[in-house]
Amino acid sequence: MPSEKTVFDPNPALAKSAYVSSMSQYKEMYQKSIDKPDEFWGDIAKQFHWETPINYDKFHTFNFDITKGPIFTKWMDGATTNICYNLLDRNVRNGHGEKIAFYWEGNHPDDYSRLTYKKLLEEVCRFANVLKNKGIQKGDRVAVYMPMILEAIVTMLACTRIGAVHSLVFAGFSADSFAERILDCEARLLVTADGAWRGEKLLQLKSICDQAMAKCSQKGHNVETCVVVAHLGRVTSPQGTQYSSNKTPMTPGRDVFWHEIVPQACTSCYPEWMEAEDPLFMLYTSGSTGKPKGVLHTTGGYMVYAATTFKYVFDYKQNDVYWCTADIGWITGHTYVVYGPLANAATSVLYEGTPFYPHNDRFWTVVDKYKVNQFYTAPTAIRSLMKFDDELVTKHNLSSLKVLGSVGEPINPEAWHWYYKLVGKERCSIVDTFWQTETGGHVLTPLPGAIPMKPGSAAVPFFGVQPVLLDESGKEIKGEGEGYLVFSRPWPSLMRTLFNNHDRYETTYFTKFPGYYCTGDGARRDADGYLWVTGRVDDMLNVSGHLMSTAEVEAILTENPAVSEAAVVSKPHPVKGECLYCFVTTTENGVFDEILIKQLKQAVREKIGPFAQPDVIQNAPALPKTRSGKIMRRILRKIAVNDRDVGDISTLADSSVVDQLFASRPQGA
Ligand code: 6R9
Repeated sequence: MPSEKTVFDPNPALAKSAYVSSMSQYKEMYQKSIDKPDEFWGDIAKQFHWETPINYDKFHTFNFDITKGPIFTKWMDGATTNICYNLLDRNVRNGHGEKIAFYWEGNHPDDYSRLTYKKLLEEVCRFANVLKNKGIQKGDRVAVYMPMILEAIVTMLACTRIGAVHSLVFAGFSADSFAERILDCEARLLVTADGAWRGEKLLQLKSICDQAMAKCSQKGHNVETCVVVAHLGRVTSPQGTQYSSNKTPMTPGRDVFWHEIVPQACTSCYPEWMEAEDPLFMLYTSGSTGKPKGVLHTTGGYMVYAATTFKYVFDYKQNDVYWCTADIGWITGHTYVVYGPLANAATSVLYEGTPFYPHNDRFWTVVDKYKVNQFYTAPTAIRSLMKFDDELVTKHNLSSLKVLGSVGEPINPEAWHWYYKLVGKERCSIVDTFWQTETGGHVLTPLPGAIPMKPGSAAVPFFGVQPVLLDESGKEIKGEGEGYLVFSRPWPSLMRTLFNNHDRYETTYFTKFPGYYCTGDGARRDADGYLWVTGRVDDMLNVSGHLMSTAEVEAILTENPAVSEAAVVSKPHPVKGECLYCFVTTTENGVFDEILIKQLKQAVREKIGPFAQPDVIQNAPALPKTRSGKIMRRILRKIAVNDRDVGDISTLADSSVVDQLFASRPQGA
């Protein structure tokens, strides 16, 4: 279990040069952001270009109380700007034209390229003109299903330049899931690539798009244009074979190759001035029930908040090289691969491949190659890399690193320590950033030069963010305690609605506790005021009236050296209300037997209490995970009660896992 006693101070050398270099400075800035939010964000907003000026008398309005009227949030309403202009033109004007915006590193180490701010602006303008030529106008949705290549970023920015709303779908989702999303947002145009290599695996992206578009047509929606980047022919395949774009199936009249229309387009395109509250992009996130939710972000607030969190949380300085490994198809890729870094004129690495190709040290090879200063990845990646020999890390020169980021799930202390010691050499700060697709940017996080770190804690709120813990009855828990993590006011990048479904927005996030935005996560506040996100509240367990989190039990199970991963769900129990049903995956050398089961039950009894003893421990050679690595507990709950009606499993990385787990349920469970 994470010990609150272990506190790691920021490296003094890092603290000295950091934007925020002490806890007291953080507290002072934080207090101002809460007491005078208009002034705090207004000063930051002034660094951007506004075509129509901001009305500082009506800087910010909102209603979080459903009992008083519709939920809304507005920042800088009425002012106009263009985010692409601010990310590119403004930086070029400020002398960053020749600065590298992106180093592109391909799946194969022989493939790499780079793009300056000036060149990126030209490419974006070209594609913006192409979009206009294809009839795309302000407010139209553009679906994007792309690998991690520069054209993906060009596409996103070209949309924002003309006011079109991009809707990226992670290029790992099935044709069915993609079709559902295209239909929901009624995308008129789609941008994709013929395919891409991820490690040794070939992704046939265009054929998945073809299937998705066919499904849309069956439902009466025709995508008018599909732009295809011929990517495979210009990269090195793992087998050394050549790919010709002639092989890519193209539907005449609808499909067109990027290289046939973009190069001749004009390199300047006047930006569409957008209102601060005009839609910027939408991004689907899975709901606990039903259809995916189209989270909608708007222009002004998102721009200001993405820029500010990027600057302070990564302590980005002008000559730094930053690398976020997240796919652009997720919110982390939007805010911290594209918008946040570019708003700060940063130089980033954009990496196409996997951590394991051609060898299990690719991440460290790339950090060394580009002398990366800030590295941002997910606990699941860290855990998968921890398994290998330390030598794979230690043989590389990682001395450029200053800040190490973590995002996506709580980071277990073992992974935190490995990251801190082996990768960061105890010199780097770890920023465990808690946030959501819905929040647009970091909401809880340490600042690398200012906030002492506790492994497993996302620490403190970012500027302008006011976290509150509530108990089941909606009463605020002050001081130490655990409860629902909610926020009592919006910060600039909170989502404004769910696309075409404001009702669902209100019921999902604002109905359970009127007056608050409800994250769906639980959190604990310790004696120092640090926040520890305990996991989704829907994963909370109540055994005989004792509240506990699945994450808490999982942490205990994975402490056993024979266990590599564990997932715990609740199962209805006639006497206790709920009981614990645990799925465990053993390590390579671990043996799943009666002895292990006994050990695990004993460990939970010991660490939490006799009431917490799991009723069932099931061997799980693999767990049902989404492609982003999140365990789908909804499915595990069905397996626990032997209910085959598991619902939609199309978002699973490997759906065969589900049958395996049903077949291997222990007798009597
Ligand atoms: C950015 C992102 C959001 C959910 C969120 C929470 C979990 C994310 C976390 C974390 C603990 C962290 N989560 N970061 N839990 N510590 N540092 O991941 O967005 O895909 O929408 O997921 O992920 O449960 O509610 P998204």
